[in-house]
Amino acid sequence: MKSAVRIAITGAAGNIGYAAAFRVAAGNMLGTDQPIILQLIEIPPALGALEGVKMELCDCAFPLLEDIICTADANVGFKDVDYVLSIGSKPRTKGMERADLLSENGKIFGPQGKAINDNASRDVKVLVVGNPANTNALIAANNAPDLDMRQFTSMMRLDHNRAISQLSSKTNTPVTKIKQMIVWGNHSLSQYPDISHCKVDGKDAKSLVDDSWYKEEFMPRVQKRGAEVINARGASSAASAASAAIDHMRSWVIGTDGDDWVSMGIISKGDYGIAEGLMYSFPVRCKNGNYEVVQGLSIDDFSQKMMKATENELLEEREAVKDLL
Ligand code: NAX
Repeated sequence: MKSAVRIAITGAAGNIGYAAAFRVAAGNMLGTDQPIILQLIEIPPALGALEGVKMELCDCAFPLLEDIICTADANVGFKDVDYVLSIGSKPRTKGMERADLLSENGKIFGPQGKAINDNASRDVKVLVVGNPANTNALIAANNAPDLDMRQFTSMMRLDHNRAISQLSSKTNTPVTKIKQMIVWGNHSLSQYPDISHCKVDGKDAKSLVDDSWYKEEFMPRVQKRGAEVINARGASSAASAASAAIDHMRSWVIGTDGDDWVSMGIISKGDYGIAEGLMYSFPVRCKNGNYEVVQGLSIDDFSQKMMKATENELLEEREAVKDLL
């Protein structure tokens, strides 16, 4: 049996954290031969609810789950962790401007980046889910000077999975046969779900759907799916977001399949002309715990315009939090 790895989940008493913790403990993220120690982090008012989450985790008697630590102290919660699911963040409240949201969350993700820097395993892999996820991840990465910025990523996998699901139902093809989807840029309405390189059962996706469906139905639907779920459920996406977080980490650790790729928010090194140092979603292939941006994709004028628009939004976000970087 392998030795246990330590997985921190922030916001573990919240909706997504609650949905994620059980699947992680069941082995869905790292496999059913990988023992786990969960380090669950919450703010002090939520520690009572977190204790309830711990009770339920214990009551599952998960074979892989060796220990559960519950804390409101980030230095304790990130101690020696190998993986971080950074989910907890401050929600947008009525009347709050985007800049206020960015700076309020900056106050969380700056200290969190520092606590990860000071306490986590030197090989830690961090996924930021809490919104605005890309810029929160950028802030955390910039506050962890002893770690490589590549160890910090942001979640675009829910958008990626939503795009696959929409195309699957439109073409009546199983999701397993949809390959090489891309969602570029920011986890926001400006994101660009791109099927230009996508294959549906080996055929070019674009040859199977109308351009008007692609641009007027598919793209807005993927971009606005979060709101659609809120309208239907009366609550924001939770289980699907937790599932995407698990998919993101599993791909990063275990690798992507063959020629396929996934969308991940990562620090831009200037690929495809995107400004360096932004936390931008690119198509990546993962192998042996590393990821590489897929190179050499042709970018037409429409794609260029869409990729630029979402880049511009991320540039504005970065400017709004420049004091925290
Ligand atoms: P909830 O409000 O249900 O849970 C958030 C939890 O985080 C709460 O229990 C709160 O006490 C805790 N928390 C707040 N500040 C914390 C801190 N400093 N340290 C530790 N815990 C802290 O929200 P939930 O529905 O779980 O959503 C969590 C975040 O995910 C939100 O920011 C949400 O916008 C974001 N999402 C991101 C998605 C993505 O694709 N990147 C999609 C889903 C989701 O909207």
